[in-house]
Amino acid sequence: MSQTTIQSGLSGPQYDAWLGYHAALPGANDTARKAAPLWSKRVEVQEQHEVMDTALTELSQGLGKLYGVQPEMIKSQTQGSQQNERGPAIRLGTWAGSDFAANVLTDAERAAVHGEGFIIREDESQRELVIGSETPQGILYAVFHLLRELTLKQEGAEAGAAAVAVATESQPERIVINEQPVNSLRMINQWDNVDGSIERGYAGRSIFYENGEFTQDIGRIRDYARLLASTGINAVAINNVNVHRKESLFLTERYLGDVAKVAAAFRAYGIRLFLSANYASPIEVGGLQTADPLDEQVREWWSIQTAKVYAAIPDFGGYLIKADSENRPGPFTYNRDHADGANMLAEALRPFGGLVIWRCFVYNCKQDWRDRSTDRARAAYDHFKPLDGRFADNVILQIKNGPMDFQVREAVSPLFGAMEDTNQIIEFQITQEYTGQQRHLAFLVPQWKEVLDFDTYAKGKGSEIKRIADGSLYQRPYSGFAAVSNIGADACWTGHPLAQANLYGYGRLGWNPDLSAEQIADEWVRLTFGHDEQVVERITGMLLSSLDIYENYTAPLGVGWMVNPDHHYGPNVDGYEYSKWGTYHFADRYGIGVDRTVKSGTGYTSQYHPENAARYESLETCPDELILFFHHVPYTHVLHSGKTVIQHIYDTHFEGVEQAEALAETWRELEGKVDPVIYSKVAELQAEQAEHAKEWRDMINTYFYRKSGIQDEHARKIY
Ligand code: GCV
Repeated sequence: MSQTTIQSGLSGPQYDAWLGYHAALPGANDTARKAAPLWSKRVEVQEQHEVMDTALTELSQGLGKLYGVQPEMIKSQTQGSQQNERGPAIRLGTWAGSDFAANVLTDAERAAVHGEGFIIREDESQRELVIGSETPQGILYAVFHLLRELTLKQEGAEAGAAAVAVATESQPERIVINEQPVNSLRMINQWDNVDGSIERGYAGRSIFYENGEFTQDIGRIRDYARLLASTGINAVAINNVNVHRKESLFLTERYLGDVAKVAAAFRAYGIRLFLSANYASPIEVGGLQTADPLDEQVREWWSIQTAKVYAAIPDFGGYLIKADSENRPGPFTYNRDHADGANMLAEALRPFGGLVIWRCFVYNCKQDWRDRSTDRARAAYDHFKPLDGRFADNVILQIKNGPMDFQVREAVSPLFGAMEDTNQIIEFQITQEYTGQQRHLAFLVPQWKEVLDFDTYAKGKGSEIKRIADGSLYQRPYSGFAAVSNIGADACWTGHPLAQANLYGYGRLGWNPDLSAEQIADEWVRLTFGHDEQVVERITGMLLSSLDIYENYTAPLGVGWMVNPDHHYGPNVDGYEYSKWGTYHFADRYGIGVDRTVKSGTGYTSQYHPENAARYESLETCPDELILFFHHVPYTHVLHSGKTVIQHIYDTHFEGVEQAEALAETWRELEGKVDPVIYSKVAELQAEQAEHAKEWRDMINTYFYRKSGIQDEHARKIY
């Protein structure tokens, strides 16, 4: 059996996150133990596998915390040994490695669940619980799923979120669960650097590195793997996509031993490790004169180096590449395109089953702000659409959810729906670079849901982005989700304790994009804080309203940015207005917004399929919340809401501050009802947010009042 799971020495509710099983919450008591199901006292398994061992450890630990019982673990190596003596127990195993499932499930039932999917089935007498899957990973996911459902049903709670009926003495219903992950790749990207810093990290230093070396605290990495696996994550790239000099050496003997140790920690939780690689490695590491993808020596260098990586890490996932983007090297230097670049790496990885994940965040970051014809939003589509069909079968394009850069509001990337013959995954940003940097509360799941549910019309109605991300629309072999992590060495992992909900929510959505934001919030709050109805209602309400509140007091109507350059925290309306980054709002005394229409602007709207292109092109049909993303309009333009643009700006900014203050007040009602450490931390952050929201309000309102000269209809204080 694997080692115990909590290893870093850190503990307590903020560290346990959603996996505390309520053991350490205020008010946790013995009442739940009475409800321990009959089967919870014994666990039987017939096969040996590292991930299965992890599952057993998790099961034992989780049941221990939930019911105060330490189940007896029975391991037998032979199938059939328990045929005639099936006393109360949990029996778990893969289809091939055990006969438990065969006794309870029909062939058809088993055939319907494959790969990482699983079945959990309680028998009629509620004495036996069978957990089966095609793979050990599936068993691990099943264990986490079961523990989650049991926790959600604890203490007689009204777990509206719980999808399953769980048997207790007072409420005898059979457990019947069939689950299949919708997305095959469910990935996390770390933007950690080997010096211990994290690009866009807001939760302390890296848990992976310090001072140019890998950490010795593998326990913390393992605890992280555990959190990730519990939500269904199955892949991680452990270093920043901006690969600097030292990290370029991760592929070499200098660091490969360390990388292998981290890979082992993730492997125990069914998570495959990837590395971000430097496109210019043949030059910077290999000493060659060129990194031209069509050069024979370059191709050979990558093949040899990749073989070394696989010798150290046989299940290595592959390379994540940021090329020709924000000053990173790439194939453009050699007049080659991105298909040439990606396919060269694909060739090196193919013999080992490895993947190239190639980012589409490619744009001109040295633009002249005077040039209004160049539109950064167009860039990804313009670069990649012409390459559709040219990428090797083990290349996956990673496309950011929007065409700009993880703003609180922007349009969805038109590249989704434009590449029928290319593998693609969607990239989200869990770390809150532009959404308050884990000092403001911003629950991002509603935003991700909106993107996933967006209908591209690529193959007519019903061509939602989630169906492109999951590979079903175009029947692609590789597909899924990636997202930039929001964790660091902070004691609560995420800086703001409630930002844990974003990490949790991302994993859950990757598993099943049809889960609602409400369900995910409800689950997370109950798992983290228990079932006190006031606590559940208040925190769920805070989460679900938080993104709208943040949007209210920051950049209006989809125009984005207005943040301080470089670090991106706090208001600065013209911070990026006269810079090279392609991020403009074009406000003058008459109006504001970016004209992206075909008729008079950059023509960006034409990158969408006709239904959406027409909707965005016309001022009459363009949704209010994106009006300034697509159109340049006078301040007096009347929105569908009936308000003028300028009055909308004033109103939302005054309202946003009131709402931010209300968030802080709501939280204060929970004193004594949640863990005191979490309470104080959140109370402090909500107070900061309420104060900082005023700064946003006043800067933005004042800026637009001075530009437009138009009074607020309600004569509120504008400076
Ligand atoms: C890792 C934005 C961020 C950068 C990030 C980049 C990317 O520009 O500000 O920090 O670089 O996106 O996604 O590559």
